[in-house]
Amino acid sequence: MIDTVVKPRTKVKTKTERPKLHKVLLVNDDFTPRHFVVRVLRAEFRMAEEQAGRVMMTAHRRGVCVVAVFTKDVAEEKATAATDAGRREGYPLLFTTEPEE
Ligand code: TYC
Repeated sequence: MIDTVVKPRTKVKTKTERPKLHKVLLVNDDFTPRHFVVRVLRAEFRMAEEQAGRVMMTAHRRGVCVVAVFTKDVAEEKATAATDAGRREGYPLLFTTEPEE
């Protein structure tokens, strides 16, 4: 008798979804000094002076500005650390996160 080898006709493909990225947003307020916002952006998000100044002014004028995008965990850690840096000085400076579309 002849053995026949049957080749599988279906292939299982595993699709790995990329983790959704989350934005860190800087929210304007009327109390935190501009230079302090710039200092926090530089320290927590490793931004250059000029870029930090532009992000701060965008939040100041428009109410909010995207600072950066990270995976969910990192975005939340960064937003908390940056918000805490303001709170330690008695400022209501706020960073929030939201998923990217
Ligand atoms: N609006 C603040 C002021 O005039 C400065 C500021 C900018 C505060 C951006 C928060 O996210 C902010 N002193």
